[in-house]
Amino acid sequence: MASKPPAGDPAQDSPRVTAPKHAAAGIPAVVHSLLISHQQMGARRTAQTLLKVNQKNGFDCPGCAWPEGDHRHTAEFCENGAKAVAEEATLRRVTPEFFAAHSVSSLAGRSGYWLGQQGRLTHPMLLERGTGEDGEDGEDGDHYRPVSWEQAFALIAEELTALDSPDEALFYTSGRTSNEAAFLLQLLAREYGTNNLPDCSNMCHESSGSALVETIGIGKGSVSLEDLHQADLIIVAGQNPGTNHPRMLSALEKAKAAGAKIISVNPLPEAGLERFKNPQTPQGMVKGAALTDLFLRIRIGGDQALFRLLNKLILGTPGAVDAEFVAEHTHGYEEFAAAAEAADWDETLTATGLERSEIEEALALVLASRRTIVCWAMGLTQHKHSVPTIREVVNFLLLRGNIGRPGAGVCPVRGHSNVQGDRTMGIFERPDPAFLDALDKEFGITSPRHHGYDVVRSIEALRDGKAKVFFAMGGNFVAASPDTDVTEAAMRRARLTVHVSTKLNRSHVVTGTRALILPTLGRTDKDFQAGVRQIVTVEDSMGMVHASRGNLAPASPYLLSEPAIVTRLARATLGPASMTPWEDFEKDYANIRDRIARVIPGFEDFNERVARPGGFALPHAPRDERRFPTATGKANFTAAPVEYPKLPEGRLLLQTLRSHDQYNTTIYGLDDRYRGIKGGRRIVLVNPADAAELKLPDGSYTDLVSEWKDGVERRAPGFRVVHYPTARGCAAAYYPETNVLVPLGATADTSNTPTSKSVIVRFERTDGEAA
Ligand SMILES: Nc1nc2c(c(=O)[nH]1)N[C@H]1C(S)=C(S)[C@@H](COP(=O)(O)OP(=O)(O)OC[C@H]3O[C@@H](n4cnc5c(=O)[nH]c(N)nc54)[C@H](O)[C@@H]3O)O[C@H]1N2
Ligand SMILES: Nc1nc2c(c(=O)[nH]1)N[C@H]1C(S)=C(S)[C@@H](COP(=O)(O)OP(=O)(O)OC[C@H]3O[C@@H](n4cnc5c(=O)[nH]c(N)nc54)[C@H](O)[C@@H]3O)O[C@H]1N2
Ligand SMILES: [Mo]
Repeated sequence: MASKPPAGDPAQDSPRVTAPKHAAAGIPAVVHSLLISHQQMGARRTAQTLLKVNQKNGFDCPGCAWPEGDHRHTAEFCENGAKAVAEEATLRRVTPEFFAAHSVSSLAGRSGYWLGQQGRLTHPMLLERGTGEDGEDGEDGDHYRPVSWEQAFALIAEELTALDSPDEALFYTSGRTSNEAAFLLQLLAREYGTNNLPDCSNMCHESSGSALVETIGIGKGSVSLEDLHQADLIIVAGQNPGTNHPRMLSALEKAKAAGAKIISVNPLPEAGLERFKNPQTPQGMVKGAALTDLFLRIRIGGDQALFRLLNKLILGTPGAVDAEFVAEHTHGYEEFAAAAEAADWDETLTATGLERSEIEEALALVLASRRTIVCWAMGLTQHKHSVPTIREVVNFLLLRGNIGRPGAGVCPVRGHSNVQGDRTMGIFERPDPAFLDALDKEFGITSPRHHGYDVVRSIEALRDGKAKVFFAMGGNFVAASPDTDVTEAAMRRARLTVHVSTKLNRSHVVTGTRALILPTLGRTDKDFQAGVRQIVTVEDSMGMVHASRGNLAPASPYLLSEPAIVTRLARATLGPASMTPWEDFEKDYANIRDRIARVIPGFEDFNERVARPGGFALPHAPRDERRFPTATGKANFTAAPVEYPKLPEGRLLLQTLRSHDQYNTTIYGLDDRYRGIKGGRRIVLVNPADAAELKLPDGSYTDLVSEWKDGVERRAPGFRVVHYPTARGCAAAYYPETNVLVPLGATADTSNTPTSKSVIVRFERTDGEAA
């Protein structure tokens, strides 16, 4: 008998399992997207939105940060984008009547999937939890009730001004926020007096930023879409583009057609990387193109060891090193070369779980390539040793001069559609002093210079009573953060929690003493200010900035745009003493862009240049001129010791990843089509050989228990075991159900990113048999 998972969707109790797929996209992707779109928005709106995604006069797709490219199809089709749009453009509504009918405690018993399915938020809502001791108070204190925008801003301002220090406030940003709203939010935070600007990036690509700034001088990728098309070799490590960046598959297909080779490095065989059925071409729809030439089924966390050994092998091959580039443009070569020489075959084979012949095959492809790109995402960024791992990737590229020339470079593939832009706009708890100097000069303010809290430190501050007001510009902080129980308890200690949101989520029901939901316009919505249609701007994963213009009637007349919410909050909080023209910013976002142009390098003539179709590219010194703005003035080789996870007997290393039917904490459905999972999310993928040793037959049920040095038991109950060809020693289960297992203290060195891809777990069978 299977144990019941905690309260949620009944459907989650009964996942069904079929054979995994070996190709991505194709007809099923189109059918599936149209089905979801139709359910959420009906026929007319489906046509209205899907035709406008990523078109030059349309809105930027909220699906991911992959760039658009120049030759757009009438409907640049992508299942991920279609689902993201349907989720936002839904005709379902969460009204004040909904909140009158559902208490917060009853909503807290619902799954994230159920909450999200209720529709778009329509009114600003206030919750006053009260003390809970008084019966009457408790009754009222369990329901959100409508509140006017004026009251809402007055209440936040009152709480903010009552704090002992501005550092008791936290301003979180999720990466969908536009450049304009992000710039205003960080300006508000700094004028108010804090650098507490945690963002989703802290849990995402922070390790990439940390590694790249130190080694090449800029925390962004160095390739354009054109470079991908021209590469000889593309290594995709720790990324599942078939699900998370489907439009990337078109670029890989194009590269392949021009002769490129592809190596995929992943503990899981991922369907999208095996074969891509391009829905844009008739032949692609049916047959598809094979993408991966070499699949390295690496053990979780083995990447640093792999790249280190490849580097040693390159060093040992006469003529393989680009000596001219190394001499002219790099620093630290000797020390790095000595460290690489020490790399050991046996240790590497243990760390990676690979065969010698596989690594030799990879080396042959590397040596045959004159232009190499390495792409990566969360499979490289969410481990304890993520920063040294990514630095080793940089070493690998530097050795053969693969940075700063066509067809070559680093390609961290971002997640949220504007997460890179938000950072460019100054959403960062450790801002560059030069940025603050420019901001201060422009606005006549004095920004604090001491660093603020990132996501993990924000949770600790809430837990320890050091932070008391939490304001979120989008996202779902409670569900996306690690150590769910700790995070939820921390959030409940806050005096006030505020969420600017489009859809209902768990962060609205696990709140501070008082809580506000501020409903806002999404990407797809028309935004009029003072009678004039506004655009916002975003920056994609390759540093291209372009405009986004929504085309749908907003979900309710009470919605305010994100820039309007920040400007009104700023006026309520900072009062007439603020010299910043907040009202002008609200009236016309072009006024915000004028200021961005004066503060942030690369945005000169912002309004003019963003009006051009397709927008413009931000400067990137290593890519554009092989200039490396690091401390040494050169690209830095680094020589960290090799690390890889070591597991106690009877344990596996669990990675927490995305299914095909989710967008982070937003669950679109209960299937994971490419992996053959249907109708449920509480599953754990285990290699059959490991499963045999651990006595975990396919279809058995188990609790996942996380083991961490603090000795606290973290448990996620009721997972169905699925035998799956993942690397030995590894397991995989979906986020956010497994976030409860990720200890708050388990973070990457330097970047402080939670180690969501390396959680040591043991299994406790719950169906009567011992594991
Ligand atoms: N549909 C959809 N699209 C999305 C999102 C979504 O949730 N849904 N989220 C967006 C966001 S915010 C982000 S950051 C991106 C995330 O995009 P991805 O990083 O592709 O997302 P994950 O599902 O976390 O997948 C991690 C991949 O890394 C592999 N991996 C895990 N550990 C290791 C390791 O140690 N080494 C190697 N080499 N590989 C490893 C996993 O098997 C998996 O293939 O996608 C964005 N796009
Ligand atoms: N265990 C584990 N944890 C992880 C990860 C993992 O791989 N494993 N991945 C991490 C990563 S990469 C990321 S990026 C974070 C994501 O963390 P977040 O960005 O905080 O989470 P999302 O689920 O993307 O946020 C969804 C919510 O955003 C709101 N929203 C959507 N569109 C808009 C909009 O246009 N405006 C506003 N104001 N709100 C909007 C909706 O209310 C929706 O419910 O999670 C991290 N957490
Ligand atoms: Mo992300």
